[in-house]
Amino acid sequence: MTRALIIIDVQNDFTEGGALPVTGGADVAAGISTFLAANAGQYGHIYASRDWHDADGDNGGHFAVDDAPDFTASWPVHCVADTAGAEYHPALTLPEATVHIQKGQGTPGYSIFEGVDSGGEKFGELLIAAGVTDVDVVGLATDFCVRASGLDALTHGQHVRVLTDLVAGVDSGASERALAELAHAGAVLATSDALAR
Ligand code: VGL
Repeated sequence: MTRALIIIDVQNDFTEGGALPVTGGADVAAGISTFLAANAGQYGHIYASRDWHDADGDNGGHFAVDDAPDFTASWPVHCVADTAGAEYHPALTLPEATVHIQKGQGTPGYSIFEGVDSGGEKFGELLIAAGVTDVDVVGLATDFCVRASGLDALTHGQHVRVLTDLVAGVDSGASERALAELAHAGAVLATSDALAR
């Protein structure tokens, strides 16, 4: 069994003060850092994704350019590649060996499985090459990128746990439904203190 931690989109634009802020996002950044300081050794591999959208165009309808965003399928401009909003939140401290994944160049790119590493290798291929069988998922946002990434991980045959105290969502009702959907699809809902050693 090889377990990986997947840290989804803990970026400035998804935290308080950002372009598309998720309430509790900064706390999630700090909480993940605290968890990692004690528990990084539980993981064979650590992956962190970032939304990395194109500045030009609407990224496949993801950016509301002409109309107001509906905050479900269209969004304010956020996480444009190489901007401060696309950087990891400053409270997120990642181990040196973290593999960085970028996604959403020209597309909505909700799932980390749509992303690639710095060499252009697809995330799903990286997991297979690393022999990963189990993943723990944390980050932002519960109802969008955490949901999509967790469901894709299950589809890719991974054993999936979602650490529910280390995620935060755009909408509280939708986030509860996303966690229920993940559980129904086969994910285990756990809390970080229950896993801590
Ligand atoms: C996300 C809304 C729009 C996310 C990304 O990271 O969950 N949410 N784009």
